[in-house]
Amino acid sequence: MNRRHFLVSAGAGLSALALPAGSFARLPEETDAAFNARMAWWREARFGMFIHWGVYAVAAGRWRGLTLPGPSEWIMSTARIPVADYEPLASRFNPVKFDAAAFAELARDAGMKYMVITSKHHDGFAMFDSKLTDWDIMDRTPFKRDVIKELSAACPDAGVKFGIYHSILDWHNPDQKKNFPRYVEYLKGQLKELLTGYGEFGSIFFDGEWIPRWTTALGEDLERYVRSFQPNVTINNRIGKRATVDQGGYTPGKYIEGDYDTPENVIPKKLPPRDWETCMTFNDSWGFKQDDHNWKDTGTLIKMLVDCVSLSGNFLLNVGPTAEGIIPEESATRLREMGQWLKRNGEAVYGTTFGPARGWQLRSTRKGNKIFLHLFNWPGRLAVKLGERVKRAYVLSDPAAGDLTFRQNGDLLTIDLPGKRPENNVSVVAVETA
Ligand code: FHN
Repeated sequence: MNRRHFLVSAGAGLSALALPAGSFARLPEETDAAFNARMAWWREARFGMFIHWGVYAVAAGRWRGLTLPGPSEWIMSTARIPVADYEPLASRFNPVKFDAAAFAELARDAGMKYMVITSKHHDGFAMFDSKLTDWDIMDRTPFKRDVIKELSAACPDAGVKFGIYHSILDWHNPDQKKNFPRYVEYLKGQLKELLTGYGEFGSIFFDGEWIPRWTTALGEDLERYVRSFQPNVTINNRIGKRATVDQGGYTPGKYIEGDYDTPENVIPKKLPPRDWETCMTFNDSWGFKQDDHNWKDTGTLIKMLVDCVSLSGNFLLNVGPTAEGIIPEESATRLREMGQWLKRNGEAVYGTTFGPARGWQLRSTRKGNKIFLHLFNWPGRLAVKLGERVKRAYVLSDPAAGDLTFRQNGDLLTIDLPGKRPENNVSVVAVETA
């Protein structure tokens, strides 16, 4: 193996945009201190499970024998299915193999600290017992079990914070077109059912806010409404019109939508101006899609997680359970492998923020006086510019192997790496600064 030096520059463009504590968020009357206290668990968590599940899992991306393009949860729109032809899917939704504890434990074993499941997606179907409609899992399916209730109960036992995804767009409720104010009351009514009957939520991920009649003002009103039931819940920027701070700049005292921005299936390349979370599909669909086998491999997923935390962001990785109630093995296996990696390297992820060094094959995170250098390759010798005095360096996943030899010449840190690569995908060298 050619023992090439690996030189990377310290903090190219990273430090300039350090996240100003708490200023970009939420309702103007909330203090920075209160905001940062509220966000602490979320910033510590860094890695969560997204779950897109609903009657669309029955169709699994196919309609009348044809496989439709695009994500399976959009099939009602993609295949232009009238409500009357779509509704019978519910009578075939009977996920008898569903085990809420197994879902929560898989998230735990993957090293995920929170869960976000679809209480209602764009097709309007409620995966909980709603008294405001019979288009829900209790009235329209043979299953007649409240999935949201069971998961919200199972998550705390697994040490996973429970949360929901709730769509503002609703293809099933005619009021969305005919009587929007009444639809907004319906939306608020179902949220009240969820916020008062399913325990404390960690986060709420709103979506479908692009419908023309939804406004930032409606978003602000909804945020106040939600917080009147659960003041501490973290809410994404899609409660408004998905504006991001750097789009409109920030005016002190002006309402900014939600607590964090939500890039989708992309990971920023530079430090965003406020808290953010990338949500990512495991293949190319959010809902279960029978013919979609384009699964990302474990190494790619771990690099994506590292890419997020190394820019102070969270990674919300999605699973699409089948109509039987099973999380596809292709996802479960890779999640467990990610969990094994996090067992050995979690200190370099949980509660960390962006680090001072970044390069083609290197990312870095920081926590206290520790800097974690995440190497996507394993050069014989690592040379990195680091403007801080170093007192110790070691392989995070194998501290017993002893400290590594390093030299510091000005801000150039050179570390001799052991021949054997500690990890197949991302190896972490921990550096303790003086
Ligand atoms: O249309 C939805 C899609 O089905 C999925 O829920 C993603 C996840 O964030 N969001 C929307 C597309 O932006």
